[in-house]
Amino acid sequence: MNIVNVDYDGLIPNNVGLGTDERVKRALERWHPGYIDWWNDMGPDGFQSSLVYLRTAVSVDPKGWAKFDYVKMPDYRWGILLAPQQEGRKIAFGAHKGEAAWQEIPGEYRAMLRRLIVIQGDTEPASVEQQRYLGKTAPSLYDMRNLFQVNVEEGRHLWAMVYLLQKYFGTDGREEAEALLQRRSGDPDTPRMLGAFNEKTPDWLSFFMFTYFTDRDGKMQLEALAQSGFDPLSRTCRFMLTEEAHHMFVGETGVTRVVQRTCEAMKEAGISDPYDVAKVRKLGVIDLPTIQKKANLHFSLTLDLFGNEISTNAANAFHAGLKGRFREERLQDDHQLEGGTYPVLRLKDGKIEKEESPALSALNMRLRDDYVVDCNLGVSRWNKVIEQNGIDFRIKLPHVAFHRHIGEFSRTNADVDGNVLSPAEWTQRRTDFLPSAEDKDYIESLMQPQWEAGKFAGWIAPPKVGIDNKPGEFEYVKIA
Ligand code: BYC
Repeated sequence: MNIVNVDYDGLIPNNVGLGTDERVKRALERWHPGYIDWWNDMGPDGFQSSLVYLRTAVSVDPKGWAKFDYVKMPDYRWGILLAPQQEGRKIAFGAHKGEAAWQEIPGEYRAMLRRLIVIQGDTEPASVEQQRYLGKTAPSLYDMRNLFQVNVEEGRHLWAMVYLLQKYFGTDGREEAEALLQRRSGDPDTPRMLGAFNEKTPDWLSFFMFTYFTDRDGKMQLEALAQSGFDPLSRTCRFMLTEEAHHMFVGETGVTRVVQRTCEAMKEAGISDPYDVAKVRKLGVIDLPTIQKKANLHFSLTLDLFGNEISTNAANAFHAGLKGRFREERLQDDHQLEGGTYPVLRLKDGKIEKEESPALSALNMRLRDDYVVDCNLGVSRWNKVIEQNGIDFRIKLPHVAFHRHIGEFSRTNADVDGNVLSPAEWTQRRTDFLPSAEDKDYIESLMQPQWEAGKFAGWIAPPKVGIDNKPGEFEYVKIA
């Protein structure tokens, strides 16, 4: 075995030399049955014996890391894969800038690092739990397969964090690894740690929005952790990012296909007013204003995952060299930020104003700003489809103050343009911005399974190309 190829001989595929690390191997083998129990209880409901055309990581070589084959999900080879070690890697930021990256955890940063790893780890099974019932209403076998691919890889990302806990954190790491299997998304007594991961993902438009917006938070946070001075965390996150790209592809193309189908149906029926919701719904497609409301919901819930705009936790993690900025290496500054400032939107006397804040404390805000830029790229692609169909409507991300539960704006009610509303106005206008009960019922009425190979539900266009270049009628899931 070398670092690029993966050892598949044991119970746990890996490229971290588990075969010669008896202690960690045994700890992971002890954790494994609990994981499988969790997967069977909380993973995709009703499809555990179906054969799914999945990709499995067989290498960490960017040129050819995955193979595709039919697999029953409980037999998926969840493995531990780290990107290759970079010879002589140095810490790129914070107080330890220029020092050799750590292969072991410095004692003084142990608690901080454990918290970051546990939070990251907690989101992975949470998303599988949130998506547990979606298979039953899949609009095609292609989409069903993509859902399951995302699910098994989130499971693998849990393994990635659990490996770090078991290898580097001793008894408390083992306890945290157990607790990751105990918490449940949305459970009032044992919820998942971050808000957005306790929300429901009730329908496929939500799934596409979640994989577009929330998995993109995953990308940003993993990019920031991939900068870590703790080398095993950096290497783990670098490989996770390879898989994450597909999840965001599922989200971006999923929403594109919904938008496309709506526009096509409107054109065929000669409807030019996108706000004539009743008429558009008669066509059995999702009207553009409702798609906008779903985007408002998922974008705002995801912004909460960046934490408070001003955060000592974020400052400490950066200063310690544990969590960097998005693409730290491309930034042109001292990478220590002791003296600099960064513009932060604050709520002052009921008004939203920009304020220069110490750059170190504003790191959550900065990552969130980078995230918003990234989000807008896909939104403009959705809008291109609408434009090409000659419809006068543009999807727009709401203001960052809209519908917030964490940070500066959780104390106010802002509309999608950032105007501060009174509580009464907010209550009255809420369903102008967010899906109403009626919108939800309508979407739910469309969620009828379409499981015939090569067929798609009427509210979504087929994809441009198949997975692994498979032809249109390919049977991505053999349902059993
Ligand atoms: N919900 O100083 P602050 C992914 C807490 S997604 C509940 O601003 P910090 C994925 C906070 O814990 C990426 N509580 O916090 C996507 C703190 O509490 P304590 C997941 C929240 O640390 C799709 C207090 O408020 N990875 O991978 O600067 C599918 C003070 O807050 C929330 C990570 O997040 C919230 N939203 O920022 C599958 C990376 N926000 O400790 C997977 C690791 C804040 O004082 N985590 N609080 O009791 C971090 O970097 C940071 O912990 C956070 C929060 C960005 C989450």
